[in-house]
Amino acid sequence: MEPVLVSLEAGVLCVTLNRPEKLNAFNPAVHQGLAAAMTRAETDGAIRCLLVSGAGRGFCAGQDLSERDMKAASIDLGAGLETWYNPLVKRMRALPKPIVCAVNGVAAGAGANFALACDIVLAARSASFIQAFVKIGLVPDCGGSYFLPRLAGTQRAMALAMTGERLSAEDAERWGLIWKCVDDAQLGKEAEKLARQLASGPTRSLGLIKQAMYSSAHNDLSTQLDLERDLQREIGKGEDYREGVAAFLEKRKPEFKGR
Ligand code: T3D
Repeated sequence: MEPVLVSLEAGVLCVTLNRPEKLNAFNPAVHQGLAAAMTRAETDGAIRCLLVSGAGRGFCAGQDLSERDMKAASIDLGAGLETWYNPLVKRMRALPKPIVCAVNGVAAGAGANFALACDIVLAARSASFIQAFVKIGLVPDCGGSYFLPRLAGTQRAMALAMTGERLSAEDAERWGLIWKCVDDAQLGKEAEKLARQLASGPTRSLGLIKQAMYSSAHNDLSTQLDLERDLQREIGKGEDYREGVAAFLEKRKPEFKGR
């Protein structure tokens, strides 16, 4: 069985974690599959949006705990972060295309933070998010200590990380961790609809929106205003802007080409 399923339809690259018997826990094969999908997304102009999900009843249970050699004299967990998790999160954030995540079930440990690294997160009502690290004596990784305080505030981030308590999809929406929680039966349809809408949108504009939003986490207002000016200057030279304005004036739907 392929550990990561990948298919391209209507400009959407669907990336499905596919180890359902282990709740799609990360192992080297999953990481390799994700790295290959990222390379494809970065280099193929036909791909205008990514849609990430999990096979079976879980989204992702984080690192596969059964594959660690716990008898080894010393264990370097930093190595796995350096080789796999950190480059993955950096590539996701730098990708100038939107990444939609459909959290279909439990998202634990690095699995929860992998979801939060995506640009727009939908979750099934029965899904949940667990900062499981503390339960095994670790600290949040895969960007969790960056995303959580920014999305939910320091207090909630701290309590989630220190208790490892399960957060329901409804509370995750209420807390601003995710975009929307939808009925389980609607998740696939809703996520696909959103991904297709984005894939037929002005791709370069979406990429720059992503850059602007994420830059604001570390910019002051003046720097951010300068960035907006530069991005607007750049995107105003694109074909999609002309098409957008023409469509508005002609009272028709725009046909964006992603240029
Ligand atoms: O090591 C490093 O590289 C450092 C990096 C760490 C990053 C991390 O992600 S650390 C956190 C790792 N993840 C966890 O600690 C979560 C472990 N899993 C759970 O706590 C629970 O499975 C869940 C709360 C996620 C779901 O519970 P439940 O009751 O719905 O399912 P289950 O019965 O526990 O799991 C179903 C099967 O998946 C089960 O296998 P079995 O008994 O049916 O053969 C279980 O062992 C397996 N499974 C679930 N999570 C993992 C896993 N197998 C390996 N690794 C897992 N993380």
